[in-house]
Amino acid sequence: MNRALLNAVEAADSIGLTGHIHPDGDCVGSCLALYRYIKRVYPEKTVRVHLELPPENLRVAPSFDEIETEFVKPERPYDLFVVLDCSSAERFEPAKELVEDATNVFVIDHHMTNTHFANDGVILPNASSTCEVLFDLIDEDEIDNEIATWLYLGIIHDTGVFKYPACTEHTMNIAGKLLSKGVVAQRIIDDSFYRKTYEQNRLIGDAVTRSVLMLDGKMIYSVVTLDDLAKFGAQRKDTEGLIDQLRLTKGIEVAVFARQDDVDTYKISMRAIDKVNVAAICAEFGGGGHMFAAGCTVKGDLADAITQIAAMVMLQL
Ligand SMILES: [Mn+2]
Repeated sequence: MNRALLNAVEAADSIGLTGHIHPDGDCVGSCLALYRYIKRVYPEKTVRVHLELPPENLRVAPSFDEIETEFVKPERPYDLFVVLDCSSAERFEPAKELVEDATNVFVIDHHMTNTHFANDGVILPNASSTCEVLFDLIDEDEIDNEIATWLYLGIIHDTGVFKYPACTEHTMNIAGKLLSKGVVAQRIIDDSFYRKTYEQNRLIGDAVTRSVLMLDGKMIYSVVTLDDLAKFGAQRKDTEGLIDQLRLTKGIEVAVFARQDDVDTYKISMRAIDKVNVAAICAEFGGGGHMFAAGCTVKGDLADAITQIAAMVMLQL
């Protein structure tokens, strides 16, 4: 076991924790797992976790309520600040002053693009998640049900529930050990990952029903307008997951989803199976992303934009 983190914690009386802006499952999971671990193993120390308010679906254990969403400077700067799941200083902007004031900064991360902004830390670019990295830095015997629950949350979110290539035998071994701590896998996976509201399900169902196949069945496309959102009493964020449903359509190479954000503004999401580089296509519209998952914003005529996208997809097929 690498004791670097625990040595840093043991040398400090006060410890601050933070993760990246717009916290996701791995960010919240790793921050709260370490928060709870320090409280449990080192009850004499002061520990606080500063994060922007995470989405409600990530509320899988009680410590969620102990997140401090205000980034108020403490009376005395922290002896140690641990920054989790953050590749660069811009990514923890709200906590920047608190981190800079701290005597020691320790980073725990798995992003290939980490800029090594801290004076100490463990960065493993091949790890599935920050929660996986963290698991190997703490004493397994001290992991209780809540710590295990937070670590499990981070792993399932960053592996798309154990399916991305970064999910290795080591990841699964850790997940197995967490189950032995009494993690209720189905509840966490359903509640934080797959659960949809009634409005969301109806909106997604409607958009899937209206979807059209293009390019000989190689491309699928659908759109949700402001009127559609109003019709189902849904919000913009309720379209989340829609692109993944379209992507699962048998026979397609590319899925395209457009969400109207304003009268003449559309947010376009694209997914590819394995032939088409959708990041390159989105870059033509000033967007970006990864080879098989990308997005951009278009202004003006949506039909025009979709025609152009289809033409660019055809060139790559
Ligand atoms: Mn992560």
